[in-house]
Amino acid sequence: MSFQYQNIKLENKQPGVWVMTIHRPEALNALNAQILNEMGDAVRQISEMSFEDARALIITGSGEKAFVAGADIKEMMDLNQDQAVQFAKRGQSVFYEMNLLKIPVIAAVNGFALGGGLELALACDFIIASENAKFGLPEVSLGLIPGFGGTVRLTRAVGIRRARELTMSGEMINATQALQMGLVNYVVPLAELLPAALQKLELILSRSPLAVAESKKSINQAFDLATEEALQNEAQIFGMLFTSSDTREGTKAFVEKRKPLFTGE
Ligand code: CO8
Repeated sequence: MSFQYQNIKLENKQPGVWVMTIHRPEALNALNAQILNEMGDAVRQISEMSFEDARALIITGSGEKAFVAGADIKEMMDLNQDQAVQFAKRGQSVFYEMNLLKIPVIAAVNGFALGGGLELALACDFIIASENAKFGLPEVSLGLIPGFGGTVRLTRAVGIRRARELTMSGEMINATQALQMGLVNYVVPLAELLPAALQKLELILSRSPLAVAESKKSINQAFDLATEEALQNEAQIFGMLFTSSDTREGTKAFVEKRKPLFTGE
């Protein structure tokens, strides 16, 4: 099954596994207002699907050159102050909704991930990169700062000093450098990018979907809470799982030395 928007494709690659491809090759998949709206619709569509129908999402770019080369500079250049705030908020809210999805979301970065493109990848649960991937926040070279969450999420991803260096210099780094600083989890040849993401998902999807969703929630919430509150939150979620079938099934299957059969409930 697949859904065709104008500039993105949403395809069901394997049962429950969706691939969202940003497809605007003439502009290296740069994000304009229309793509952001389409992404928002696609994310809502996924979030409304049943547990069996949507278990994971991979985000990638069309072609071999770019994941997403940023927000659309040509569309942005004539914005006034209010329009610029609205555009930034629109991107932020779409990425935030994506971040809140209960399923694993992997960025499969297949080339340039610049500006809004890196911000999109950072809003995913983790990043797998192809060998030709390039990352950067070049906004300062345009007289801008990142506006789709980059100053927040890059800092959390690689630490404040690396984030300052990348954001203030606007320099591009390659996949090996991104791997070394912990921005990406793996680097693979381009042809193996999607297979690598699917392989990692196979493992994640063999686990309790409820526990996977709750662990993601606990990690996400920990960023916004003080340590003591985050620990309390973790304990509450841990406790809540003891009311679920997945926890009963997972622990029972271990004791009975068999594979668990999770239902996500
Ligand atoms: N926006 C619009 N068009 C773009 C973009 C972009 N971000 N990136 C590439 N394109 C277009 C080019 O204009 C070109 O189109 P045309 O053929 O019509 O001139 C086509 O894509 C191919 O690009 P190039 O010819 O430049 O390809 P190269 O291989 O020579 O270079 C690069 C590739 C290095 C990726 C180069 O295209 C580049 O530097 N692109 C811009 C990268 C950039 O600066 N990105 C950050 C944008 S700002 C941003 O993302 C802010 C996010 C927050 C927004 C908040 C808003 C308020």
